[in-house]
Amino acid sequence: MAITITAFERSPDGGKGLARDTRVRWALEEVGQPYEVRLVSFRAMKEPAHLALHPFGQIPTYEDGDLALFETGAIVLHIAERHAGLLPAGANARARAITWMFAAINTVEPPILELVTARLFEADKPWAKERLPLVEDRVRGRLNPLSARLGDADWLEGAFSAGDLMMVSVLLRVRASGILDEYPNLAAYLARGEARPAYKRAFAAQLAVNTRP
Ligand SMILES: N[C@@H](CCC(=O)N[C@@H](CS)C(=O)NCC(=O)O)C(=O)O
Repeated sequence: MAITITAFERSPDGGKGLARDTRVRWALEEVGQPYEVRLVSFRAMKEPAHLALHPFGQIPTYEDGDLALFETGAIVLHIAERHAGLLPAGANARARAITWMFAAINTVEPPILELVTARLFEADKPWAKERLPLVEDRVRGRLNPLSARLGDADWLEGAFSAGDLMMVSVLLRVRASGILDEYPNLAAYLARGEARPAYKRAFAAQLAVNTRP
């Protein structure tokens, strides 16, 4: 039975690849696993059938036989552990790659999400102008050390890993703010991620969904 993931019927970003199904598609493309996609509307996501898969009524989910998962961190880790290509062979290197996955979603992503909320959903609030620089600085508080750690390396821990896949996916969400331009090595890191054939296939697949008539 094929792996099935869920994705937005219409992503609010119109196909920019920022919806989180893209990172799951990317992981599956990296390891060469075919998959099917079940598209869900915002209403369907909150109905019992989808809530049985995802208690918070969100996308993406992942189904493989009698296993159903939610949370992109867990899904990408599951894919990486089952198939070669996303985690190094050595136990310590593997643990470090997984650490970067957690760092991406637990340490770097939260202030980025706060910034996205501030820019998109709070821009009309009377306090928005005063708050935005604070939120931007919280993002810099994560990007400064990340940039310092990456230095001029291609990837965070030697070869490309699931840690990079998650970190690039998270950083893509900050690009529209322009903050990434302050970090040429992170901008180049992002470009390297986007240049991977597996990422291109994942991006094209979600774009096709979101630009269909
Ligand atoms: N921490 C979750 C976040 C999932 C999430 O926020 N999904 C968004 C799409 S990218 C969603 O379904 N939003 C609609 C909603 O929350 O109603 C993950 O990494 O999977």
